[in-house]
Amino acid sequence: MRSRLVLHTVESHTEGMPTRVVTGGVGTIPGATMAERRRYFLDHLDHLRTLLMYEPRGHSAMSGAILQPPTRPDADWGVLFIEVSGCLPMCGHGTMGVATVLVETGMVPVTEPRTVIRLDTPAGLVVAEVEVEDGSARSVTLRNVPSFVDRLDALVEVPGYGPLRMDLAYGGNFYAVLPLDQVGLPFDRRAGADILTAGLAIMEAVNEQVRPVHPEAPEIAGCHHVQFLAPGSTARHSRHAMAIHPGWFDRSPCGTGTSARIAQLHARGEAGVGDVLVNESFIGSRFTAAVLEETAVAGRPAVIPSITGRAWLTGTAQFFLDPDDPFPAGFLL
Ligand code: PYC
Repeated sequence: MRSRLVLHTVESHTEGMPTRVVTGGVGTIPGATMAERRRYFLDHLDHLRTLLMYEPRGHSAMSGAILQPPTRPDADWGVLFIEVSGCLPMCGHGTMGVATVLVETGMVPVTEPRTVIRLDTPAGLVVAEVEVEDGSARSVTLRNVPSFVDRLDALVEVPGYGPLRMDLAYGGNFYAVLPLDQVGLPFDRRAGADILTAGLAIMEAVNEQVRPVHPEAPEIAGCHHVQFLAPGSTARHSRHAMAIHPGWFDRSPCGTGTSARIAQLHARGEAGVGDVLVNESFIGSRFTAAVLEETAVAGRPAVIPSITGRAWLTGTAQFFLDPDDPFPAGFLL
């Protein structure tokens, strides 16, 4: 066996969505903050992301996280989120996967019934409270970054679909949120290819016409996620198909998307502090979410959401790169 590198991972899934947690082999990424490390990684180390996320080691809906020493004194671990589409500023299902891995492998001091882990992410500090029973992580509740609405009732001209009315909201990533029936498609996995086509057309049109930019962190910009609400979705129980660039669905209910949804409901006067939302993914798995507090981001009304879900460990791996491997950066079909 010959290898140019060895990457150690613990594999997990959060409500159906994988998180490949890289526990060794990358080293400390240069940068004074996790946002700077994200930039450095994208500029100089992105081949590690594509090696781990793309085929043949990953697949077209793969997702992961690289553990790092924290850059801030109030955090226990730093986290860089990686997936097929790039490096997200924040990822909710990924954070639940990371917290579960840290607890169940003993990489943090574990206390029962509750272990609190403070995570330094490119989008800011995220606190994960893990319910632990007999060493097993039973659920993870995130206190997410401030989440807010960028605009309500944006009218976006989407080629092939006409003008569509949607809300744009941020929960760690930007989301376009609109009812699925606006694009004339059923909430049915058999319509998945058509739903993804509509989602990609919406992302392109949003980014051309009303591209959202985080007012305090301009490196977080653009819409790469479309939350299509299923018929019958309410402020207490919502179901959705989450279309993500470059063409895959979140299998989990999407932590940052659920945060954006609760910020949208709050902005519409449909959710207040303490109200609980059950948010269901395209495969029927669930997160529960609540508005913990009201706050502001650059003068805009915002909320601090809490999101609860569960992750499970599925294995460990060591990934190699043979010097003769013809696909050192992987590929997507
Ligand atoms: O859970 O925040 C999330 C997420 C983003 C993309 C996939 N999952």
